[in-house]
Amino acid sequence: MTRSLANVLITGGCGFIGSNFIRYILKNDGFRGRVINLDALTYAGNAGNLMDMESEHGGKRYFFEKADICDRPAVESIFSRYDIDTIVHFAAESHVDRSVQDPEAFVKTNVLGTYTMLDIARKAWNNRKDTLFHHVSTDEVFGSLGKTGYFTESTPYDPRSPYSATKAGSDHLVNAYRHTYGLQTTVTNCSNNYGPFQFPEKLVPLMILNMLEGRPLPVYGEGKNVRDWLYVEDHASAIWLVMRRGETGESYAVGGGNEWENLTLVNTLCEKVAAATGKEPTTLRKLITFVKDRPGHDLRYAIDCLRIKNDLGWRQSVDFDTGLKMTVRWYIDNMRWVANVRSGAYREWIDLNYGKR
Ligand code: NAD
Ligand code: TDX
Repeated sequence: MTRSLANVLITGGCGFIGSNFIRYILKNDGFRGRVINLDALTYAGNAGNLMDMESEHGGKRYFFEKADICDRPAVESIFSRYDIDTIVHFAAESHVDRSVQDPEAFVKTNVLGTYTMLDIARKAWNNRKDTLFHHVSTDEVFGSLGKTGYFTESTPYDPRSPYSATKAGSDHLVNAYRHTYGLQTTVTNCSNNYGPFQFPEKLVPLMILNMLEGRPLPVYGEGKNVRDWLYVEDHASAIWLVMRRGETGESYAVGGGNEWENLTLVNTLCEKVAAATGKEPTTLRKLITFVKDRPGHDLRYAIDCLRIKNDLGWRQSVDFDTGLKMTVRWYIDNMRWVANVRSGAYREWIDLNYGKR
């Protein structure tokens, strides 16, 4: 079975993974449909991430709509104006540290926002089978592993941060809409992504930029927590494959088979940044600063993604060494983007062009 997807509503398409996904499918030969990017442009969303797609496909195959996923009338209007048959739901508050400081926005967007999207889809589609709600979720819903073992699709849920609790809640709502109302759904639970356009609060871009700017590299605790890293385009290919050929009602775990302790990763990044800039790796390593640990910091995430590999033939295409080099190069070459996403001037430009949020 291969689904044909025509009018694809992508929530959170101005964020890190959403913008990479939109670029991936608009360049994909197998996709002839339209992309409608619905994004509230929070601090993490930048319409500029897709300026190339806007100029190539704007008004023909690519449309941007500024809206909040909790705003039912606004989303309903977009739904009917574009005759939506497919949703890819990325929009979320995504940074664990922010969820520790202030969980409310996470509950609103991740739980209430997902409910709103599901409910609008259920009513608009009214049991139509040629539709799909794909929910983009995380491996963090499964909790924290010890030194051994892997998460799979059947691992019991055990979220431990406000972020992962709200993502778990959104996964449960998706499954409830599938079982109760027969909504056509698929879910992916992916490990840590890295690559271009990632907001510089997350580990990889934060470390690269601090190295470039000679600032301390804050490593939480002893730096022994482990994450499984995947290049963002490989996440995009996994989502696209599940949307096209995944079994309705199923979830698929996605990961890089690429586990690293944080401290080892930061040391590796020191080498990559040194190689790209001519700085001394030892000078960069001296910037490493051990800081107070994140409260409730999950020790280890690791994914066994045999289902998507065996059932759908998914393979990642970018190895870690190449992916890190490309990512370091992208940040060095895109310091204006960095300045923009950090600056108040950029927010003013967004407010002027798309209205205040
Ligand atoms: P991000 O923070 O970079 O982007 C989130 C986007 O959602 C932004 O463009 C933001 O403006 C938008 N948004 C936020 N609240 C909104 C609202 N109320 N209405 C409309 N738009 C809103 O996030 P990301 O890293 O690209 O993650 C995207 C999705 O993938 C999230 O659901 C996240 O849980 C999931 N995920 C992320 C990772 C990762 O490593 N980053 C891994 C697995 C899963
Ligand atoms: O300054 C830092 N120092 C540090 O040691 C930061 C920002 C992070 N860390 C550690 C915490 C984590 O063990 O690095 C690891 C990665 O941290 P983040 O980049 O904040 O990612 P994480 O908390 O693992 O969550 C990410 O992956 C899963 C995304 O932010 C989530 O949206 C996704 O679901």
